[in-house]
Amino acid sequence: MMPKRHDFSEQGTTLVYLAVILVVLVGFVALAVDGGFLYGQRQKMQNAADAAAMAGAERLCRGMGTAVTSTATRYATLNGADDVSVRVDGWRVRVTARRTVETYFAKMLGISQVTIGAHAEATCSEAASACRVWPLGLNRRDWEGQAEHSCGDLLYIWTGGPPIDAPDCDVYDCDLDGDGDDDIFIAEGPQNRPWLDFTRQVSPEFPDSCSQPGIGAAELRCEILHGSGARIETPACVDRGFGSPASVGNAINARRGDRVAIALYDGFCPRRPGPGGRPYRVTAFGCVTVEGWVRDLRLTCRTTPREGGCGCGRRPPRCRGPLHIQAIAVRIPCNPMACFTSCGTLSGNPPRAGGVNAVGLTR
Ligand SMILES: [Ca+2]
Ligand SMILES: [Ca+2]
Repeated sequence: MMPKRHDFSEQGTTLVYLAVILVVLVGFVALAVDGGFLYGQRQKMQNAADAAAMAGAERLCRGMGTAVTSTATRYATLNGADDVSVRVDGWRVRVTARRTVETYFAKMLGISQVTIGAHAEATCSEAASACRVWPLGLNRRDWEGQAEHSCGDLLYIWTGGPPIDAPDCDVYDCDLDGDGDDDIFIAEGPQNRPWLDFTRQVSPEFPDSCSQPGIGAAELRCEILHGSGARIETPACVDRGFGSPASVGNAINARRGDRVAIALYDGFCPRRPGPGGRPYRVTAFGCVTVEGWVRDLRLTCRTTPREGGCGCGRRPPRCRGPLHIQAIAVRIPCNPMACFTSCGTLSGNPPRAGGVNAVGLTR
């Protein structure tokens, strides 16, 4: 491509070509360098918007609605955004994160600044999976009935008693405060113990240092103190525990005042029987505030038979006197945002009293 010295018109044409090629080259370089840079910035803004939406939805999920906008804005700014808009719509938090950047080569083509934006939406919903669950399983239907009618009241979860095992609430008076609703949860299973064994749910991603083969007092105690490390993904077939280790009482008392997630089952899994019988089919989670372990809860005989049931008058052999049981005292929080699981996934149902919530990106 060396120009010939004696031919000026040819040289001129070549120069024009060179100039054109140069402009095209600069264009390509600008496209490559600035394009790559802007693509990186776009990813950065997407990350900022995602982080902000998740952080905002978490505030919402934890019942801190007034902190949603400030938290989301802070997260977006920390991730490089210089212009943030946050919109809360029901249980959804929408974030737009923008950043204005200087270009490198595109300046030569007259584009010195570009504003890059990204959108994200995160939602707070009832959790479809949860971590740090207490090894306690209760009937979902009973639970949801109580959450609707008796949230805030003191309720009891049967954990053990004398050889008479099921305190039939048609025979014994399970309405301890006399408001017309039973106040005792009784699990279906061996000796009506509500204990669960999450060992089958342990995974490499969610290990559980409490987990041991079988179920024993040490495993139960550890999971009551710390919650299970396993992530329980509904529907899950969870093995049932049995026995009534008295030592768990102290562990329960150590959690007084804490809000914990428990497992709710809607029946049994047909296969894979464990040491405690057919596994529970866990389909949701419940939220309780722990009030402590009650060593001796006294149930008295019903004086009038219940409709559809049988009272003391009709079946005296089953109710000769008060029944002394052990129970975990709990309250179901009335606030639908009382329990949050940080590793959960979304069920799509809105938060409600007695439920456990999680956040996730929905756009
Ligand atoms: Ca009651
Ligand atoms: Ca186990």
